[in-house]
Amino acid sequence: MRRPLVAGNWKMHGSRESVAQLVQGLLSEQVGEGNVDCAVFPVAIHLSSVLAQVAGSKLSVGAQVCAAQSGQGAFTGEVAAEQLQDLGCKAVLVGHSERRQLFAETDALVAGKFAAALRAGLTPVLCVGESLAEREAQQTEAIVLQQLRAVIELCGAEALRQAVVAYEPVWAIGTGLTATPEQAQAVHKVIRDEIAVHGSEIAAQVRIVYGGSVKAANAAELFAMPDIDGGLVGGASLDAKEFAAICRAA
Ligand code: G2H
Repeated sequence: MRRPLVAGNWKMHGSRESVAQLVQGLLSEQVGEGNVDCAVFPVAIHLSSVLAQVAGSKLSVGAQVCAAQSGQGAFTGEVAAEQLQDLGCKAVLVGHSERRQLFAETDALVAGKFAAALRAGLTPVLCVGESLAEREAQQTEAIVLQQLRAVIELCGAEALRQAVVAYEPVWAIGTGLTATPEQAQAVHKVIRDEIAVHGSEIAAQVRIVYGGSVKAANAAELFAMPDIDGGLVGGASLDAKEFAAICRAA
């Protein structure tokens, strides 16, 4: 049995005060205390304060980005996976569609960041997903597999044992549109079947979470699908009670 994961991607939101209030709310709601792994992904400048605030709780903390370069060096503005690990982070998002679309992150760069996260002992949360135009052109499977294969080619399928895959259809992100449980399940199965080509045991183990306008009202029906192991939640993760309800649905 795979243990569900619900992760809150806070994107570029929050002030010191609002982040502290949000974390306090999550702790009051005992987020992470049940049979589900819960994690939050604040902006980099808030990682230290959030890590300090959640110390001793079951809530874990990850970063939204890391560099593809390991260790230290002359890479102005970048944060290395090792530095995130040193701070206390457990995971890092790689390949979120906003990074791919707005910051020109290619499949090759995403694979490089995935590898850097693994080298640092972080859990990479690999985001894959198709745009609306790609879905309408029946390219969903091809796009998602291309994004997944770029990582498998660089790191090997065994690496997925240390990772999480997040299927996030771009047309469902922040739009209020959610993939139906059946639409999401179909793509999750494509992803798991592709991993199974490299090893059925790896495929059975790897958690594949769904992202794209997940909220308390739709979480349970999504998480009930056999290949959906939780969610990557954006907007709805900024409200402690809403996020706690999503975690309870997993
Ligand atoms: C997808 C998701 C979180 P939202 O980006 O990664 O955001 O839940 O706001 O669609």
